[in-house]
Amino acid sequence: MRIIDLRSDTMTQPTDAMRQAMATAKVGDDVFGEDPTINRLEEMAAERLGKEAALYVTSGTMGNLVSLMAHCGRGDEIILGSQAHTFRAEQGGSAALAGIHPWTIPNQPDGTLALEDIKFAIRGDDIHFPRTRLIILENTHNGCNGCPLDADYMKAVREIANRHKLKIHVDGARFFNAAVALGADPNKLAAEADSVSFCLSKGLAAPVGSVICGTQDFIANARRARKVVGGGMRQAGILAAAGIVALNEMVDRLAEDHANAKKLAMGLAQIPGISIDPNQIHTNIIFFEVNREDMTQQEFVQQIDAAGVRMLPLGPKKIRAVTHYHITSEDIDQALDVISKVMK
Ligand code: TLP
Repeated sequence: MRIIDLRSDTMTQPTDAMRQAMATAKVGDDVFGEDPTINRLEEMAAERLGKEAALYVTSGTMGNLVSLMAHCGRGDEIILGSQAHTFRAEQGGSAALAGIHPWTIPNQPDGTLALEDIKFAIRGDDIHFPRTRLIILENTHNGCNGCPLDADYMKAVREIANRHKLKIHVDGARFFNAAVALGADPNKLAAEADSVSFCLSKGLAAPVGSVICGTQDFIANARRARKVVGGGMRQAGILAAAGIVALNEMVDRLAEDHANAKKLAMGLAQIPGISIDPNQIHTNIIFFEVNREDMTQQEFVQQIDAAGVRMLPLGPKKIRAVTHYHITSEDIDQALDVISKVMK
């Protein structure tokens, strides 16, 4: 039975071109700055995002943590969405490991933070308060249907940040999904952010790694932070080689994943007992609800799993499906067929 694995785009396997590049990669000791393949990947990433410099890290979680450590000191405060991955799903690492205090405000359904909420959360100069240092945005927003945040919104947040001398970090685990969905130049989309982290190992299908981009000074600090959390990786060019292929070959095709997600959402909307608004789906992530008295979301997920379709139950009613490189349009037909039968 062919397994249609829609649990996450982290399930993607490296392409043949990546395996080839990995097998022949020139490597060196990256802690000494001597891995030519990592250096090349970092140059490419910085150029793509229009930033001075970049740093290869093990994961999205490490990318966010070392970015926060580079921007903030102990006791500083960050403003971020209550649905932000950094807040929800990274073990509170910023507080646990770096002494950084989070102030969460609600995410709007489109993944943005309301500008008024941001302004309200910025602390005045008072001996009782932590110092507000950083605003964190997520693009695309995983927990908000994979919504992309556009350049106009970024400009509006930048104005607030400038007024209060704050920095902006973008958790861009799926930053290229946002750029492709918006038809935006990644350079322009990143322009208002002080730092952006993006993942190579999600929709871009590399086996390991994320990259953070920003100024030379920021990257120098992030490099120190990466070392202290054990992220100095030596001959990791063997992994970065796949990242280079990911950036060269896997970005434009994300549009296919978005089309498949839309098709899945439109099909699901036709199935009685399932709630979803396909108009809210812009990239490769969809959330829907199963509204059946006689079936929990766990049971739904188990039943479709038995028929070869995998999705993630998240929250009391919500189920998440993510399209990616290994999911074809025919797979979506098959998944819809399985779900229709389970819901009968
Ligand atoms: N998200 C994963 C896991 O949480 C399950 C997923 O399947 O969506 N930022 C965002 C927006 C993310 O979605 C993720 C991973 C991360 C950061 C962390 O990346 P990794 O897993 O590489 O540490």
